[in-house]
Amino acid sequence: MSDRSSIVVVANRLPVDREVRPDGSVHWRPSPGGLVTALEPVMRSRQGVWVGWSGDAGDAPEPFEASGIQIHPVPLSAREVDAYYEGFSNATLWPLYHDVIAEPEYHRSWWDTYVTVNRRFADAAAEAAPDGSVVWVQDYQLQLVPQMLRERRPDLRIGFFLHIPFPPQELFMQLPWRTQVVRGLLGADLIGFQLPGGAANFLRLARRLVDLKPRGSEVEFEGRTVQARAFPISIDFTSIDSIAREDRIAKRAAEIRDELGNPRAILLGVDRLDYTKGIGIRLKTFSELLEDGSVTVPEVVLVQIATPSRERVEHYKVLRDEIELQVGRINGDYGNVGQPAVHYLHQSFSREELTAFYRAADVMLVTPLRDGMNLVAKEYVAARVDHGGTLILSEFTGAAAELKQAYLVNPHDVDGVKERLLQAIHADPADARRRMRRMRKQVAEHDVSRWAADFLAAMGIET
Ligand code: ADQ
Repeated sequence: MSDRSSIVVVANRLPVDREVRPDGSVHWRPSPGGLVTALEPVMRSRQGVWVGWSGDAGDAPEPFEASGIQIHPVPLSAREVDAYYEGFSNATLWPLYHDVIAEPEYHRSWWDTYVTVNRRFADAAAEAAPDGSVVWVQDYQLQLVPQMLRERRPDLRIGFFLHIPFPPQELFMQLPWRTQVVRGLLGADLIGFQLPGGAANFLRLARRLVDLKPRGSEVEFEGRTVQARAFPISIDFTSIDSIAREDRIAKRAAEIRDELGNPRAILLGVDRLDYTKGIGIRLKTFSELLEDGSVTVPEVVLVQIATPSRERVEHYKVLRDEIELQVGRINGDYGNVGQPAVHYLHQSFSREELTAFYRAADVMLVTPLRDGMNLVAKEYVAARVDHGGTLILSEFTGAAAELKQAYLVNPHDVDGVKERLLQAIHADPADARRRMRRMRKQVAEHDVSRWAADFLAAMGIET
């Protein structure tokens, strides 16, 4: 096994965003994100190749190089974006894999397009991959790629990582194309999940649907050994830690507190506007605490930052309306002139501004109904260089397995969340600091480069 094999990443999106300058010229700037940051050093040192979609429908540009990585764009037509991405990926698989919080839609035409697009990604990877390279396929949009790629290029080592939960068989069995998906994944040599439970769910389904006999984390399939194991993803701890230490960030955090009227407690939520994130339950909890007088405005305020997300998918349109109605009601009932109870920001922020919000917040609310990992929880911990702040964390996130000193909650239990929230607001500062220190150690020692190195080591690549 050559240690110098090159690495090919296959992901729905490229690691660069297209930018059209005022003079009409086109540039590609690196898109911020943990995956790119984690893989960039190893990709650069090994003639890395990245196969993915640019984010724009229509023709794809010719392959080009960016920051030492060979970029191979895959084209998607507008109709394919509808059916493969917004349809099958985000309105079928996403809700099915997140405990059917929303009802998954099963449409044969969406599935057909999912197959077509997965084949296109597999073909592009087959063409771009140097002899004997390692190919690392990412996420639920591309679950058929491992098998399709293996058919064309048996010389490759193929890994797959699922960023979202892998559901239990009681739910997965709903999928009309369940066997095809399991077989698609079995094309890989190594299938990575966020938690051991996801790997166990997958192996159970391989037994039931493909009649395989798993032993521990391994299973024999078509004369090969396939491993299914957990690799909990993480963040670039050092980068957030050092941003948080900058004077201008501490100053900006103080400014944010000031702009909010220097409340006794600032509660913060930061999420993509997604129905899995439990934003509604958070608002309900806060509203009930205001109603029963346990907290009052302006002593306690909630800042909810909600990144616009999947705005063309029906469930997301409905969710946005519901959240904004709830925010309006709470502010109508409990706000004062110039003093809203909820500061709602449906916007994206720079890493620096987000870090300043993390530093300003007394209580971070992370209450998903289901989440593969949840990087926001880890980012909050990394940003608290002062060891201040408390983290409320849903038991249904992958992060809860690691951040055991958080105030863990069951987001379905409104009274339980209320109680925990009051405890967090009134936490003993010494106890809160102890908890934060332990959580910081955990994230610092298990950062995203360790995640990537562990996965690649299991593929036989030393980084
Ligand atoms: P997501 O569901 O997108 O990720 P999460 O892990 O929380 O969820 O990551 C969100 C990222 O977006 C964070 O890095 C956060 O800082 C950033 N972000 C959120 N709001 C923002 C805003 N307003 N402006 C700028 N940035 C913002 C999926 C899975 C997760 C899994 C990750 C990684 O659903 O469970 O943790 O992939 O595997």
